[in-house]
Amino acid sequence: MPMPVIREVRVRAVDAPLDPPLRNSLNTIGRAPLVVVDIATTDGVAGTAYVFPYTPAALGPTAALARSLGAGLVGRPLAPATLWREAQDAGRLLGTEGLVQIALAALDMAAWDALAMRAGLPLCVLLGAEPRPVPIYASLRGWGAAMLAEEAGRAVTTLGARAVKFKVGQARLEDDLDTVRAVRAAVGPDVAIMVDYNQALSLTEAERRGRALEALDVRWLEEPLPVQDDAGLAELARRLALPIQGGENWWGPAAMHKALMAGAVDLCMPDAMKIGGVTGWMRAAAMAAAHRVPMSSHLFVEASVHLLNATPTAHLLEHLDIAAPLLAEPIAVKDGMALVPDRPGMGILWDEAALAAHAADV
Ligand code: SMN
Ligand code: MG
Repeated sequence: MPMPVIREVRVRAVDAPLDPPLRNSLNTIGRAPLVVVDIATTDGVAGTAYVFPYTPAALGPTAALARSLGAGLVGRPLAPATLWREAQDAGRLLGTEGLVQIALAALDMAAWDALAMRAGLPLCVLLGAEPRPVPIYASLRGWGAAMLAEEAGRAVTTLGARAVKFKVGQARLEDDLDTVRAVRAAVGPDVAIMVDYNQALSLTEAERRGRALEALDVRWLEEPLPVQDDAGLAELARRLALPIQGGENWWGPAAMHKALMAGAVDLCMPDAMKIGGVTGWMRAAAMAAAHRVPMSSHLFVEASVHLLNATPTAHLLEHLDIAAPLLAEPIAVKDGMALVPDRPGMGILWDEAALAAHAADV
């Protein structure tokens, strides 16, 4: 049977509004730079995906990389696992982390989407999994006790969320604890609470804060230390009963392998983009299964609802839908569960007018 062949790769840069904005200890992020990649095949199928290069300064360079790497795929078979392997080989000198990885992940996800579109199957079904609803946690955007308590209460009532996560890292530990207590008062005793330090602490401070948070029944301590410090994280994991969570900043399965071998996390949450798209995620999922580590997702709700269905140790889907303002049908959540869209591929339906309105000139 002839393979479908990649005919065209189209790359668009978008500056998506984030409403409400994402807040943390350092800044307020009101816009999300996204790169949208569309892959068309010679047999008339199209796949789409997006990536999030985090900062406007990286938007143009990421789009340029996706364009030039994408141009190299024209005429090649639509075989993302093969293309992924070849990209790893081709990138031995340049490296395949950073913006290169982000661009490759966009191409990989769009190629898998096209493959699933061609098969007429939801992506998770193509990956061999039944399309089941996936439990979410609401990833809150606010900062500080009052704002987060209000947002957490709303997530429980509107989404049916049974778990919420938010950023901490106030100058004083007592203010972090007040935030957790305020959220607890808003969500009641049965909703799980998790916190995220985004790599801000030292080992000593992480142990001090971790012990206090443990006593408040917090369920995971996310990225307490810099992501590179596997040894420090492993030491912290030994000292605390509170599970250490991490993975959103692992560049590819190799970084995850190192972290798991070091015992740096009790729970993991790779990011579909940084881990290497669908292909990278499936390798990560196999590792998590071998280590028996529960695996959640980071951002990319549209891809992740499929990927978690195909993940043996699937835990929770992070519900933070940064692309929603650009979609005709953002992912649906019912009773705290994200639903797999009932259509082929990942199910991303762009609102073309919104994409055009927020097109970035890079
Ligand atoms: C996060 C990182 C980047 C953008 C939004 C949120 C965060 C998370 O660390 O865990 O969601
Ligand atoms: Mg995080």
